[in-house]
Amino acid sequence: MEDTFVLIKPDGIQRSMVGRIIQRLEEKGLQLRAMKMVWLDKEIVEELYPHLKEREFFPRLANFMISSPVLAMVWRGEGAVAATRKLLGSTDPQKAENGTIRGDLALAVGANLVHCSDSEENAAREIELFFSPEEMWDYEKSTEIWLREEPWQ
Ligand code: IDP
Ligand code: MG
Repeated sequence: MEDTFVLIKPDGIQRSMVGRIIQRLEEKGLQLRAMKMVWLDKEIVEELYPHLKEREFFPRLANFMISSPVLAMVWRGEGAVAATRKLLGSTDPQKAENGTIRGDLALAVGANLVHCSDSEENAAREIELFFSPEEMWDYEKSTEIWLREEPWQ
């Protein structure tokens, strides 16, 4: 089982997309382990996006990310990191496939609704940035066997 970090960005909150985004993650079969509404500051944006700190658009990205509260979450499932990347679609919503969250619900790279981890290593780092172990729930769901490769086994 894998955990991934998902964050609904300020545009997702402002456009009332919280329910729709969570619905897609639930429908996929992922299990919600933790969620928290937070208001980011520039320091945590830099920790979330260390690979973008030197890019010319970073100040605009940081201003956007601190413009409204966001919803931070941990989702668990088989191959959760890759599955969630696919569910979100390409970074640029203009290039994201229809059927993905960004492809269906957004128009601009600077307002692409939602963040998710791009590797297991980054997922662990990002989760630690936002949640303590006590804030992440471990629990069984009776539907879990119906998401397995061989549910009848
Ligand atoms: P990801 O969100 O698909 O993982 P990253 O490359 O990690 O994509 O970029 C993080 C976020 O930074 C993107 O989701 C997007 O909001 C913003 N971003 C990335 N590239 C650009 C750009 O070229 N112009 C403006 N914003 C960008
Ligand atoms: Mg990224």
